[in-house]
Amino acid sequence: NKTYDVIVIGLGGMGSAAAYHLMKKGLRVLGIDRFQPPHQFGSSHGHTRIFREAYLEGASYVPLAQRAHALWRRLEEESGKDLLAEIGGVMIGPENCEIVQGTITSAKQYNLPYEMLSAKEMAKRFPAFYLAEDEVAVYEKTAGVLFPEACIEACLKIAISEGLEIKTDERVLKWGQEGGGITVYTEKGIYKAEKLVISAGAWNPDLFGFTIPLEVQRKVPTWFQAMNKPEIFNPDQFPIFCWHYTNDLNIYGMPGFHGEGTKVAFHQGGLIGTADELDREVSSEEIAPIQRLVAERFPDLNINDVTIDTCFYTNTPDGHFVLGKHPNYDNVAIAGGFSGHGFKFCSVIGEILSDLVIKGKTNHDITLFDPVRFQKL
Ligand code: PYC
Repeated sequence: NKTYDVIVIGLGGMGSAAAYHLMKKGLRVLGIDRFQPPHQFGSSHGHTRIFREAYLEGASYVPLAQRAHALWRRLEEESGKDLLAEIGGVMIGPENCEIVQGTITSAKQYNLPYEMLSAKEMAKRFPAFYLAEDEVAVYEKTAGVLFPEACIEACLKIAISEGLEIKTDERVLKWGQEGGGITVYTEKGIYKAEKLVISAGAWNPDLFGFTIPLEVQRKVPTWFQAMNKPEIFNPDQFPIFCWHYTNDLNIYGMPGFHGEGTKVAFHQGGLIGTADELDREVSSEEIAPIQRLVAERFPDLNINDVTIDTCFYTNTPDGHFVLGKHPNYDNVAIAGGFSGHGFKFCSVIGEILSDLVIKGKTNHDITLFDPVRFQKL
C-alpha cells in the first residue's frame, strides 16, 4: 500500500489551494473529496466571491489579503484563466457603523488608498444603489470579485499536472494516528501518509476530532435580474458591496458576470444544522425579507426575477477563522470556520497549510486563528 507525504481531506477553495502549494514543493500528495470539485454542495460555489483588502473584520487580515492577492495573480498567470476582477468595492452604512469605521481603521493602518463617498456622490457614481441621506460609502478601488469555481479548477489542474492524486465521490469516515503516521479510512479505501491537512468546510465538525464550537449555517444567496437600466448593474458601474442594514444585519453583493444577475444576500441568519442534514429546499417565505430589502435599496432590480441557491457558512463564535496545527497532533494542520468571509484568502491559506505540514510553522501571522482559543475562554 502506497504511503503519501500528505493527504488533504476536502478539495474546495482551501484544500485545492493547499494541494497546489504542496505539489509546488514536490511532495507526494493525495486529495480526497466526497464530491467532484468544484461542486455546488459546500461553501465554494455560486459564481463569485468578494475580494477586498481594507478589512473591517480586523486590520490583521490586511497582510494576508495582500499576499492572497499576489498569489491569485500568480495563479492567473500560470493557469491562463481570469480569476480576479478588480471592479472596486464599497462599504456602506451610517458613518459610525462598524462596516465603515472598521474599513477605514484597517486602511489607515496599512496605508491603503480609499475614498469617502456621500449618499449623493454614490448616486452619481454608482446609480444602482439607493443610500439613505445619512449613509456614506468607503470606496476601495482594488476590491473586486473572485470566480471560485475557476479558482478551484485552476489549482487542481496545475496540481494534478504535477502529480497530485485525487479520489473523488469518496467520503472520509475517520482518520487516526497509527505507527507514527496518519491513516485515513474512507467508504472505499484506506490511505496512509506522514501528514494530514483537514480542510473539509462544513464537514469539518465531523473530522477535526477535538471539541470546537463550529456552527454550520445554511445560507440562501439570491441573484436578481434588472427591471430597468440594466447597464447600471454591469461590473463597470456596480462595485462589490457590504452594507450595514441594522446593528445585527448586513447585506452584501456583487454584479453578475455571466448573466446570473446581481447577487444580494444577507450575511447573517439561516438554518443551523449539519452539512448532511440541512434541507436544501427554500420556501418563498424565506426569500421575502431579501426581496423587500432589494426593492428598497436597488429599486431597478426585479424582485420577482430571482435565482435562488443554498450554500454553507461554517461560523465560529468570534467570526475569525480556525487555522493552525491540530491541538493533539503535530503532523496535522486544520483550516475551517471561515464564517462567510474566507474565500478571498484561499490562495494564502493554501500556502500556510503547506508551511504548517512541511515546516511545522509559518511566517504569516495566524495568531488570531488559534484553533484552541475557545478552550481558553
Ligand atoms: O467575503 O467579504 C466577504 C463577504 C462578506 C459577506 C459575504 N462575504
